[in-house]
Amino acid sequence: MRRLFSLFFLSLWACGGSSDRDSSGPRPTRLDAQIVDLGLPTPDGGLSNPECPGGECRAADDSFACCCPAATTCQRWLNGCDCFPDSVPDSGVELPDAGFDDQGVAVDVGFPDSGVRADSGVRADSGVPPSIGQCNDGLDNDADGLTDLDDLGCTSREDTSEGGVASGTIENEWTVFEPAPGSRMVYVSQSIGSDANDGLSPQALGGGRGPKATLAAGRGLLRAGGSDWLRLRRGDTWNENLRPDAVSGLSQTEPTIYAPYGTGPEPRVNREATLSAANLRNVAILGIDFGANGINATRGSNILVEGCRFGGGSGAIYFQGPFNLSMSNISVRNNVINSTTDNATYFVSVTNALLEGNIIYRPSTVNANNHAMYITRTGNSGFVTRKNLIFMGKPGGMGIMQRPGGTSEYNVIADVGGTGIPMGECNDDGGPAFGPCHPAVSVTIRNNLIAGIRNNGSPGLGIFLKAPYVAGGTVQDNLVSDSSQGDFQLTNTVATANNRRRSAPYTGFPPGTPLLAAYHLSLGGSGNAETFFLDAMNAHHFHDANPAYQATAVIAFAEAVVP
Ligand SMILES: [Ca+2]
Ligand SMILES: [Ca+2]
Ligand SMILES: [Ca+2]
Repeated sequence: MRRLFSLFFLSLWACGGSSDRDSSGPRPTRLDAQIVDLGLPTPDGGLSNPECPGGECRAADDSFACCCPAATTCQRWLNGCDCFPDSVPDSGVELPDAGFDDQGVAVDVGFPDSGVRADSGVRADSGVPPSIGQCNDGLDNDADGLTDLDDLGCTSREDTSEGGVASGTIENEWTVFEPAPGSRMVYVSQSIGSDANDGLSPQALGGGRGPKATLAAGRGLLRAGGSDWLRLRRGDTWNENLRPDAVSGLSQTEPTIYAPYGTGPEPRVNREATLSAANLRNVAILGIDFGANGINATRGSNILVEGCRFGGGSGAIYFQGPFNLSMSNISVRNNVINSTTDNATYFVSVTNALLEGNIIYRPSTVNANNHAMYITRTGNSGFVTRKNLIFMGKPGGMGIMQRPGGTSEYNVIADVGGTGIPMGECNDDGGPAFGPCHPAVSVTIRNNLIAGIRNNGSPGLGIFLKAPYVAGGTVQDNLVSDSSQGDFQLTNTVATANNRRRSAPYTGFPPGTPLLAAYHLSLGGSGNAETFFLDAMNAHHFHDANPAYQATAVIAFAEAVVP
């Protein structure tokens, strides 16, 4: 009976699907199944069962069954079942060419839908049931004690490898982690846990076995210098500080990890995550929804913040060290930041940082002149900003304010009132150790798309370099679209090539259709740039992301349709 019970929850997700998200966007086409107890394990043949007028759907091991609605087909799993419409015909309307191999011919790009995870709902659904792979088969394929998406070697439900990828390396845009020998898995659940439990199992098993309830109690089981993981139950909410600086990990590739387990929406932590402990190092914060709160770091090296969600507060991710104490090796990847009243992200005194794949929508709504990414001159060096999707939506402010220079590539920054990517300014010096200004910086700015620049009397800019503080580098292959005047204001100290300003019409789209609106149309959307970003946030969750909403997909489209 216990097995059936636990499978029940697994299959609720498998069959219910769309109820686990706070989402205003379109939902997937998989149809809900009704869970029924058919008195298993006695086989009853199924289809004639009066409880299931549309057809009974059984798990592949007969341990579980559910009812499928009429006109659906059962997809059997080892531990559950899904119902899919008998056929989801292609809409019949050929989508505009998405441009990945543009021949000027409108083609349906297909985006073959896995049918498994919640997709954005705006693409054509192929109606093809999903294939069973290592990350959705209910098995612990690599024998590390973690199954399917609870195994951080699974970077999506369609991922075909639970293991085999080195811990700390990138797979499918996500950082894979594997437990080290002796890693301790600690589980916390605000809903089903108790601090009297041992914290060592994900489900409440009785007899003191089960998750802890509070973050503090779970954290208390993590060992300094180890590679222990604190797993937060999906769907649960805590009103306490995560304090991820309490326990430094073993190494950058075997860090102390904070990550979700189970099914449902990302676990919610309604307090900031403070990182202020001296000598803090080797920490990964993954897949946590911080709501209106944020990361507030003043210390740390080898810190990763990946796949987290933020929004509604003053700021989201702040690494703001003392002038004389640099933080180092900070990675901020694949996070979603939905509306902040101040700078969405802010960096002071950081050596070597990677800000990659983040979606930032409407940063600094109160101060029109603040930014999505504010990287000051003060104590910062070695910054790479890459593949971020940013919607500014206001008359001022900067997309990626990268004052210390470095590399900025493959970013999409939309509806810009100030400047998309400025580099080289040094008017935020405040650290006495750094003097009135710093040496001139080197820049590499390439393959960025600045989509839509406002003209508020004096037009905004796509890319701006501040003379005389840029010593050299390259600015090439950048595109400014849908701007009446503003584009590039560069210095003669850098090499430039193929920086362009273009406006509609774009190949295959009606005159007057802005570039991001065209891309939204190509995905089957309504043709609205801002709605594209709302869809993108809905389509991007921890280990459940739609590649059509990545910056590189947008840029590939732009390169194909821009004449
Ligand atoms: Ca598996
Ligand atoms: Ca495993
Ligand atoms: Ca994998």
